[in-house]
Amino acid sequence: MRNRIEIPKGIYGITGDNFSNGRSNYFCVEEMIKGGIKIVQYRAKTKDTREKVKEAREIRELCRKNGVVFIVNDNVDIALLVDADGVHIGQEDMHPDDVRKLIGDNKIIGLSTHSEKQGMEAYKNPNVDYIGVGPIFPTTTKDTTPVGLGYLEYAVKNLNLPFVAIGGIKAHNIDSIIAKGAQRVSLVSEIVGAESISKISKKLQEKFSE
Ligand code: 3NM
Repeated sequence: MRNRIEIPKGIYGITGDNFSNGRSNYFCVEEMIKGGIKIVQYRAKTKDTREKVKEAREIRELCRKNGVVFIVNDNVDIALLVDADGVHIGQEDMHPDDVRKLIGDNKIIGLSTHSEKQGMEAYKNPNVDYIGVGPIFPTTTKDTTPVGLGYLEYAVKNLNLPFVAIGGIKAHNIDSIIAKGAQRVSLVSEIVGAESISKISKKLQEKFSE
């Protein structure tokens, strides 16, 4: 069952407090929304839980007001608490089948995958609604070895579920990702580190309506 809430095509925004030059996650999301981004993941690796709940709750309301899909990274409990549209988990987090038991049938589950094997396994699991495919290029935002364009090509050909290409993607190389057939792309440092988050979001988002 993969027709829960639709995963919008285009840029998939992610917060990244270490890269936003002191600007708050809330501000970054406001700017992304101004730039036309339709799905946002709250990712805060360095904050304590109480702070994360507060921030996630505020950003959730902002997204709701603007019709933007809101996903919480890692924390199933926070996703439930703030009534997020879904949760994004990694390979070492709780299994998607267990996450489904906790969050029920209507919420989105996203899973990071870093190999063809992980991608195929996720594709075969109806509890996974979309996957992350990456890191495509080297990145300092996450400590994972790049998979290159090979896995992206594999995903386009073999994995018939929504996927988000991620990792080391910048304004200067995103065209190569879109040309391979990616319909959803995530850039963390490039967006939250930009001087104008709304301007770069708009510029990148427009690439999907060309
Ligand atoms: N997940 P940047 S790569 C959060 O491969 C994240 O699952 C990845 O940041 C994955 O756009 C990554 O700054 C970091 O490279 C992406």
